[in-house]
Amino acid sequence: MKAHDGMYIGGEWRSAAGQDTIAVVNPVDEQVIAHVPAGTAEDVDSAVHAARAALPAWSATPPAERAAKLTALRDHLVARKDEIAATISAELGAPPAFAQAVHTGLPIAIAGSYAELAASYAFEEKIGNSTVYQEPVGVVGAITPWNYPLHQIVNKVAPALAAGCTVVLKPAEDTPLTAQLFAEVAHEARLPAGVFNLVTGLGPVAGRALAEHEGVDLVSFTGSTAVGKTIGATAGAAVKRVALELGGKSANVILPSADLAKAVGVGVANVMGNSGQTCSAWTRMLVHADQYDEAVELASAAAAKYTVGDRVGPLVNAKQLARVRGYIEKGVQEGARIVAGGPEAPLERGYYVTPTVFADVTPEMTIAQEEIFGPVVSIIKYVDEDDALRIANGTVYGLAGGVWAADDAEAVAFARRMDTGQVDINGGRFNPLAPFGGYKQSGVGRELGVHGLTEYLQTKSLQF
Ligand code: TXE
Repeated sequence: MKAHDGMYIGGEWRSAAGQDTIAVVNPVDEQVIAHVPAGTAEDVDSAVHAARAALPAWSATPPAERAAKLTALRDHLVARKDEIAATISAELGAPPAFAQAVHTGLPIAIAGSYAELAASYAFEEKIGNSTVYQEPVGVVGAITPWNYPLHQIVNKVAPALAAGCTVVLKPAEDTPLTAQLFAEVAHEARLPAGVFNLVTGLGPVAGRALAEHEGVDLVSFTGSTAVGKTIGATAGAAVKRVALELGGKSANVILPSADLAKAVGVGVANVMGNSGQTCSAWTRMLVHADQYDEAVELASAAAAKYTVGDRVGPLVNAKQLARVRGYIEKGVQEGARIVAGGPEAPLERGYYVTPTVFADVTPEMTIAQEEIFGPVVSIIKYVDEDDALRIANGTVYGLAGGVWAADDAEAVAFARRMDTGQVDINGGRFNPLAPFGGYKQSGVGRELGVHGLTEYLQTKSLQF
């Protein structure tokens, strides 16, 4: 596949400072499809300088003009939609229909929402004898993961640009081609030079250099909790703004009054999408003891319909495959019962895992506590609502969840007691304007909509 051999810095593709490259592998057939440069601290430094140089003019650009640039960015994403989707399929292994609808369609909608918000948001308001201004935080260092290659980029870059910040992006090493396409799109949308910059590279090298750079005012990171803690500590020591979107172990709570078949079916589908590589996935299904056996049967039948290859793509890389298989084996060792799937490789080639359902999972088991990041559902029994709540809240995470009941009010009452940032009520639809982010160790800050925009703003008040 086509790849740039340099970094997008200051509005142009510049040679990388070093010689090292990163191989990009197609997880479907394990073939190398491209190489991209492995950025160094020197590349990061150049990019941060370019972003700093562009900041005064961009932050002073009227919001309506920033909105027009974001609209152009959205339009150019739309124009190259098919190419972007094909690239995501190639480097992540996403099935084509999912790559089109979710991986590409969703971020296009989000880019559009930030064009609108840039135009409509009140960056200035009067409070008594004061005028309060919302000003951009400054240069943003964005570090993104591979699981939704374009979505994760747009989730950070669009609100940052809407706010008047400039950005240096360090995308995941597994999916740099989508990031390079995004840089091309930013160029085509005629973002002023230096407003958006891209440095590809390894996390512990380029990512770390970006997170530690003193010219970066805000670090926005999405990825593992382990790396997020390090980035949070570094930012804290430098008194630097930080946004962290980390792991999850979300509960899908099926109350006894719910439509069991629907709740189980949607619950399984929620985990199988993107081969389980979704931080908000409902990986724990909580079912009342009286309905447990029926739910297990329904879930194993539902999972069997998710055939690997056409419906369920591979995992992103060999490391993730080993990790997910390791969790499945751990589940068996700790006494959980496999009722669908298992650790065996379903195909000769590719990083595939068969959609797997575990029954007889207890809340303290490893598979009920740690993020697996694969197509694996754990069904846990509860005896009453308090028990369900204790289990739902009984992990270090709190990112998302689902609650099902005969009526919304009953589900809402339960959801309000959950320690988690976002809950779908009776299968509620995704809303790209609703804030998304974690309680507890799932993170700090919110993405999407107006809450996502304010992450990139700081407040100044003038008294008269
Ligand atoms: O994440 P990493 P990995 C979870 C999921 C998965 C696990 C490991 O459970 O199994 O994390 O995935 C950059 N300084 N999530 O190893 O390493 C890295 O280059 C600065 C949840 O892929 O955290 C990449 O750009 N940056 C998740 C980004 O961090 C560093 C999405 C994420 O990689 C760095 C992905 C460092 N020291 C994984 N080390 C979600 N919340 O959606 C790495 N990076």
